[in-house]
Amino acid sequence: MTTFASIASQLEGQAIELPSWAFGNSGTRFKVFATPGTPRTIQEKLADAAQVHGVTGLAPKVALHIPWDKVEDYSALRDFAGDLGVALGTINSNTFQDDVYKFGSLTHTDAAVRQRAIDHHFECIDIMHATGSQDLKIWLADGTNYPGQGDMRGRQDRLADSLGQIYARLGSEQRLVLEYKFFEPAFYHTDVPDWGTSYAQVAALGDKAMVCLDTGHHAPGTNIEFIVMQLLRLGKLGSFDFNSRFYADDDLIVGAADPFQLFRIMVEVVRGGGYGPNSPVAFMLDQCHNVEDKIPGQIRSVLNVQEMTARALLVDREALDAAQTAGDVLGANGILMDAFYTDVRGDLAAWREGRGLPADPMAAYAASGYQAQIAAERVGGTQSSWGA
Ligand code: AOS
Ligand code: ZN
Ligand code: ZN
Repeated sequence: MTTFASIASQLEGQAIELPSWAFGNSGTRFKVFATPGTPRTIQEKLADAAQVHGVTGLAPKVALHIPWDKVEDYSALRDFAGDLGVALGTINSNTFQDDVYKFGSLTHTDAAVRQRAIDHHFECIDIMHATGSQDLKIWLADGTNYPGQGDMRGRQDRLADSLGQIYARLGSEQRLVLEYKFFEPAFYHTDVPDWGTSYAQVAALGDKAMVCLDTGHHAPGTNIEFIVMQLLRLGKLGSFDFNSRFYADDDLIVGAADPFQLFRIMVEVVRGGGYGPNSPVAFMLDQCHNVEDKIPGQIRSVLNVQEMTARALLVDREALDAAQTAGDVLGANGILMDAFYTDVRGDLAAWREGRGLPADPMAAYAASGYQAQIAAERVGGTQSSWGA
C-alpha cells in the first residue's frame, strides 16, 4: 500500500487554471441569477481568482476570454495580475456570438467570414504575446442543425485551411489547443465533435497543436479516461477543461457529480506522464456557478482536483502491474479501489498547514470577510456575466 507521505512531494507545484468567466453571473437559458459582489471588470475577476489561489495555493493562473475580457493594455493587466499573485493563462477565442457567425466561423462558406474569424485569432495571438500566455484555446460553435444543411466534408476542409493559417502565426513558445464537443449549440452535426476529429486536425498542423479535453463534452457512458490515455499515448493531450455533468454540458463543479470518474481520469493522467513538472498538459476549469457562490465554487473545484490527484498517486503501481499480469481480475480492481477509497482529506489539511496555507480553505475564505466586502464595494456598474 502506498502511503500519503510517500506521494506528498508530488503534490508540490500542482496548478489548476481558473476561467475568468466562472466569476461572472451565469445561468441557464431560463434565468441568470445575480449575486451581490459579482465582478464588473476583468480586474475584479482577477482579484477574486487571487482569493482562490490565496487559500489553496493551487490556482496560480487565470484564463481570459476575448472579447469578454478585452482591455486596452494587456501588459498592464499582466502586471496587475502579478501584483495580486496570479498570472494570465490561456487565451480563449470567441467566434460564437456575432451574427455573422450564424452559419459558421472557421468553416464558413464565405471567405470573408472565415477571414474575420481568422483575424480574431490573430488578435488573440497578439494578446498572448502581451500577456505571456502559452495557449490559444479554440472552441467552435460551428455545425448544422439539419441533415443536408451544410456540406460536412467541405466544412472540414475549410476548417483545416483556417486552422493552418492561425497555426502559422503562433510564436515558438505558443500552442494551439482545439476543443471538441459532440453537440450544442448545433444539434445535427458539430464540426469538431470528438477527440478523433480534434486529433486529426491538430496532427495535421504540427507539434504546437494539441487537443483540449472538456470533461463535459462527451455522450453519456463515454469512457473518458480511455481518451485521456490515448491522447497522452499519442503526445497530443494539451489541456483539460474540467467540470462535471449529470446530463449534458452542465459545467458543474468538477468532481461533484462523479468523483470516481475524476479519479479514473487522474489515474490515467499519472500513468501516461501527464502529471508533474514536465507535463505538457494544462489543467483548467471550465465551469459556471449558477446558484452557488462563485469564489467558494472555484475553491471547492480545485480542492476536488487535488484530492483525486492525491488518490490517483496512491495507486500501488507495482502491485497493480503484478495483478494485471497475473490475470488477477479482482485483485487488480481491488488495488485501484483501495486508492480511490482512501480518505486523504486529513493528510491534505496537514500538508497545507505545513506550507502556511489554511487547513480548511473553504472555512478560511468564509471567515475572511471578503464576500461581504465585495458585496458592499461593488455597487454600480454592470456586473459581468457569462458572455459579457
Ligand atoms: C463550450 O461549451 C466550451 O466548453 C468552451 O470551452 C467554454 O465553455 C467557452 O469557451 C466559455 O465560453
Ligand atoms: Zn470547455
Ligand atoms: Zn462546454
